[in-house]
Parts: sequence; structure tokens; C-alpha cells
Amino acid sequence: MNPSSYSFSPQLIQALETARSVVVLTGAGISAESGVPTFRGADGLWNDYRVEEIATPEAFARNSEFVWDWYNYRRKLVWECRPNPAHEVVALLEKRYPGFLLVTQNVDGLHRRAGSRKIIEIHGNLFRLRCTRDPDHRHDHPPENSSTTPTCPTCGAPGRPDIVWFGEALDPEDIDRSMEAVTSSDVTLVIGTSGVVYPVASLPMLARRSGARVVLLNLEPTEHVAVAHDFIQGPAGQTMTALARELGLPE
Ligand code: BJW
Repeated sequence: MNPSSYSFSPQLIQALETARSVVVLTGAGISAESGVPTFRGADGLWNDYRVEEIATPEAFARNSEFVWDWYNYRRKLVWECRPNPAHEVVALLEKRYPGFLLVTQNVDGLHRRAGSRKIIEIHGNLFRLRCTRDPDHRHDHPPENSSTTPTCPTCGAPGRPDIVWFGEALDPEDIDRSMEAVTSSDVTLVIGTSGVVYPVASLPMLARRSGARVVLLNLEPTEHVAVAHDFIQGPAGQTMTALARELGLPE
């Protein structure tokens, strides 16, 4: 389908035209057209690896070199990808609305590379290193640095990826800001997430209960379909381009 084949309800367009406050919540699906693998589904990363072997603090404690190997592989893969039109439209929405927040679960950094600045990377970032001794020591960690035993540049303790693993708490400030933003939003767009990972998966329901219009953009119906006012089915690069045209955003 090309972008002109998607249709949007008049209520959705009106809501977006009159909104002052918009939240965009994204997951791995928004980066799929950039070539970044998603987690679940047919070609998902979790089909090839067992999550408990890699994305947990226990796995890192058991075998940090194995975990770093996997992250270095992904860091290199993602670095070679580029933002796609869906990331670019999200960056344009930030300029259009006085109240705007992007909450992304993605650790790939592609939203920033597309120009988004009002952003919470709620599950972390592949290109940052966190100290295992003092979590306030965080450092840029470019892909050229592919050591399997990197150390904290501040204190020399072992470094770990600055990623929120299963069983780890998300930053409470990030959660609070995200909850406040969806609660006061006029429209919340939920793009390319399966909606199974908590606590982020509860944000669309919170938005709906607080009176926001909730819009789901995904290749397929997800857990959030029951919560959403609108479901726009298709690849995010196309559906977001179509939405941008409908709103008269610059090409
Ligand atoms: C397209 C597309 C295209 C494809 N266009 N669409 C309550 C209930 C049940 C369980 C829990 C609960 N609360 C906590 C839990 C446990 C756990 C959890 O949620 N488990 C569930 C899986 C059952 N949560 C946690 O452990 C969290 N921590 C926590 O709650 O701590 C509590 C605590 C408090 C105090 C002290 C200590 C602890 C942490 C969760 C961290 C998640 N981290 C990960 C992994 C990072 C590893 C890494 O990246 O290396 O983050 S999990 C993984 O899933 C990653 C993602 O951000 C996250 C979400 O995945 P996402 O983005 O939705 O991707 P997919 O692949 O699932 O979906 C892709 C979607 O795109 C699909 O829908 C496609 O259709 C679509 N799509 N192409 C549009 N072109």
C-alpha cells in the first residue's frame, strides 16, 4: 500500500488538529523498517536467544563477556541502520505541539538521530555504559569500543550496558514523567509495540482513563487494541507518512 491508501477517522484528525498535548509511545516496530530486528514475532531476537540467558542482571553476573558479546553485535548492527520516515514524522510532531513527549522503549538511539529531543529512553540506550559500582556514572559508549570487558571511565569498575533488564526497576523519575504526560495528553499515539512488557504497557490504559484519544499504529492488532479509539494497521513508515500528510506537516 502507498501512504495515500490509509484512511483516518474525522474524529482522529480533529483530535490531532485541536490537540495541545501529545504523547508518542514507541516500541521496536517503529525501527523495523530501518532494519533493526524486533524482539518478538517471527523474526524477533528472542527466537534465537533465550532472554534469561542475556537480558537479566543474573546473566551478566554469570558471564559478562557473553552478554557484552551479544550487545556489541547489536550495537554494531544498529549503528549501521538509519532512521526511517516514521522516526522523522515523530520528530516533526514534537515541533507542532507545545506539550509533547516521546516515550520510547527502544534502545537503538534512532529517534535522537532523527531529531527528537523531548524524549525519554525508558529502557536505556545501547550506546551508553553504566558503572556496576555507581549507577550515576554513565558514559557515552560508541560502537568502536567493542571490548567485552569495558570499564567505567570515572572509577575503573566494570561497566555494563545502560539498559533496563528484566527484573530491574525502571528509573522512577522516567516513570513519573511518562505517567504525568499521558494523563494530561489530548492524544497518545502508540506505535510498534506488542504491549506485553510492564510497566510501560500500562501507559495506554492510563491515557484512555484520563480522557486522551488513544491511537494504535501497528502491523497487527496487539494487547492495546481494546484500549485504543483508532487502530491504523500497516508499517509505521507508511502509516506515519500518511498521517503527516493528513495534518499538513512538512514533507
Ligand atoms: C511493527 C512493524 C512495523 C513490527 N510497523 N509495527 C506486570 C505484569 C506482568 C509482568 C510484569 C509486570 N510488571 C513487571 C513485570 C515483569 C517484566 C515484564 O513485563 N514481563 C512481561 C514480559 C511478562 N517487567 C520487568 O521486568 C521490568 N521491570 C520491572 O517491572 O521492575 C519491577 C521492579 C521494581 C522495583 C525493584 C525491582 C524491580 C523491566 C522491563 C525491561 C524490558 N527490557 C527489554 C529488554 C532490553 C534488552 C535489550 O534491548 O537488549 O526491553 S525487553 C524488550 O521488550 C525490550 C523492549 O523495549 C521491550 C518491549 O518490546 P517491544 O518494543 O514492544 O517489541 P516487540 O518485539 O515485542 O513488538 C514489536 C511490535 O512491533 C509488534 O507488535 C509488531 O507487530 C510491531 N511491528 N514491524 C509497525 N514496520
